[in-house]
Amino acid sequence: MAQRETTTVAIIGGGVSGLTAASLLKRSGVDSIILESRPRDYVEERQRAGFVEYRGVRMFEERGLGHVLGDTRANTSIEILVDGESHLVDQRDPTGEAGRICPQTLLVRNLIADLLTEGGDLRFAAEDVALHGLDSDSPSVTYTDQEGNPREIEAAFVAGCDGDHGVSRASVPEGAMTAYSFDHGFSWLTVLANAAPPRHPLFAVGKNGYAAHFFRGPKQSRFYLGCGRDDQAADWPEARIWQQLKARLGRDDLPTGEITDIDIFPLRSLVHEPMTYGRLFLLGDAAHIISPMGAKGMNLALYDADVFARAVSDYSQGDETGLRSYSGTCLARTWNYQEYSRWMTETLHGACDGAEPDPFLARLAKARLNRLFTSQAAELAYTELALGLA
Ligand code: FAS
Repeated sequence: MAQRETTTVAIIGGGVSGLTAASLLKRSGVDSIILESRPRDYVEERQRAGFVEYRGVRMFEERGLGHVLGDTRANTSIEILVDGESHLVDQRDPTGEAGRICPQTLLVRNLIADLLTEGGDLRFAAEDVALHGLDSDSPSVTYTDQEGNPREIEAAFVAGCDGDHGVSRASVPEGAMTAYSFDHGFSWLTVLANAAPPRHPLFAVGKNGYAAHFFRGPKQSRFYLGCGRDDQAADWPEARIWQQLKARLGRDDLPTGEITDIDIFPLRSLVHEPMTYGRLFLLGDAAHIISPMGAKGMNLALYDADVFARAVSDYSQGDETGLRSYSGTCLARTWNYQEYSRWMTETLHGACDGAEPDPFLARLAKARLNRLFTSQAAELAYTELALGLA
């Protein structure tokens, strides 16, 4: 017989969206239980994004959670190399505010520590998670706990924060949501290495192809290389990786180091509408996937968590408007960021010789990039989006 308990919000998934939602709810006096399928150390070690936009920084600071960003530095500018020629693009708003270079790993670790310190209910290694009665007023979640016991949680709401392959969206009946997808047509080789990070987030375009170099720790770097759609990791031995990075970043003296992780993934985008089904609310990657080109994946997850937590807090005060408009509000930002990320992808990849098969479009990409470097209005519009203020 399953042990039963109740809570206000059952949160499926202890990644950045689930943890942020639970922390914000806790600060509004709303209780929740997080069920995470993986063990704690796995979740804390998993490498993902590396930048929190200014909107996210302000959200954490305003809600008394500024400390979860750790001692991280402001992202005041990005560097774009065009055939080796360097261009710095300001990343501050007119008042000087900026986002933070904050590895997702660090943010997740700090959110877990803060939530547990605050008495939050976070359950790791939860298996067989299943959702029930989502179209009723009292949905429930069943799972098997670490000791192998069957458990059941009854809740007013279920937050699906379990990513693109989780159980939450899979629990929505066929036809209740529409998926909109886009394939950018190429892949990225992603490399994690114990190599010195760059001064600024660095993008490189040109005749040798696309590359990027980002901070992931004082002695750790994340690199990206544009590669063919059918490329396999085996096609990229270490010597070739460093040779290509040095060529594309235009640095024969590029500091190298032990490569700790290599992966190849196709650049794709995906949005599910609406982001709700009955009492189920989807947050983050469970609702949308975005090309990492604009560094918006984690930031959209933070935005959804903010909108959801405010809506549930208002609901507990008798105001349902936030819950009713949750999907519309989050989709408006999602599509805005999808457009921004597609603009970034088309512009930076399109400006690489040979990357854009249509020479007319390739020249458009170079013209767009050139406008970013020469027009203050274009730079401001770009920075507003990068900061999450548009
Ligand atoms: P998450 O995937 O972070 O968290 C979902 C959680 O749910 C996980 O902990 C998972 O274990 C758990 N879960 C899954 N199924 C479950 C179940 N049945 N029951 C209970 N728990 C379950 N974005 C960038 O901007 N820059 C990057 O460099 C970048 N790199 C990325 C690399 C990879 C490999 C991936 C997958 C994404 C990357 N992203 C990047 C995007 C990333 O930042 C996501 O947008 C962000 O992690 C989304 O957060 P969540 O929605 O919380 O999902």
